Amino acid sequence: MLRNECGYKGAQPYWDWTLDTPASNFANSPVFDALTGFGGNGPFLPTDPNSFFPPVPGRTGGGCVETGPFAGIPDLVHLGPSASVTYDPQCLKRDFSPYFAARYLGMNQTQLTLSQPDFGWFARIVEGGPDYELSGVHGGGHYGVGGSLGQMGNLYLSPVDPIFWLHHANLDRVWWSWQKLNLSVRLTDISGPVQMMDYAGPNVTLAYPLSVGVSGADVTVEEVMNVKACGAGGVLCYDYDKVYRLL
Ligand SMILES: [Cu+2]
Repeated sequence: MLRNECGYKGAQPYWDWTLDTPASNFANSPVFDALTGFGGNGPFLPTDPNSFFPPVPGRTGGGCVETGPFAGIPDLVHLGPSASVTYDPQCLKRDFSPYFAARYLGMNQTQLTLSQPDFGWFARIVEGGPDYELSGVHGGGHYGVGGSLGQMGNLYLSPVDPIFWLHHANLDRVWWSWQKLNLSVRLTDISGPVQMMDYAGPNVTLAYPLSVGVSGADVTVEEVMNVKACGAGGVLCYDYDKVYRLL
């Protein structure tokens, strides 16, 4: 749609977070640059001491972003808080945790993810556990940028932060990197819970339908297993300029 309706000529960019460690480098990453990037952190705000959720370890912000293209727009975000779909104008907030990003987005965690023997284990290591300190690379990007108070740290609101799309593009690139380590086998290796974290429940299969609601037609998991497949064999039809290697 960006290409057909908006004249966009570029590719979908990804955020290679392995380049933004150690923690002392995180906030200075070019991806957060005020002029050529997505802007930076918000000013520090305390979290609600009565909140059910403990604060994200190492959080440093929480207020409206102060630099970059999304700063100074009080109604950039239209929905929320959380799952509410009532119009509720808000600024874009970020709550960087450089500690969290370095711990869960670095090359060590990425290599641990790439070294998993099958998709079931790969997906578990990407997601991690139900606690902040059992996170994987997926939560690393959400909580490293969004912390406790930023939209990126919220299950419902995270896609309103444009960095979400670069984070998820890189997660997709990690998956493609993992598939390419044993491509003939891994083009058909799928499993994992139908409902997030429901490891006792039913498993996803190649025939499982994926719904994006009103945004597009359903496809099956089989049709999106190979990102390079075009036309009848698949619907994605793209490739990455570079993949991660197993070190
Ligand atoms: Cu996510």
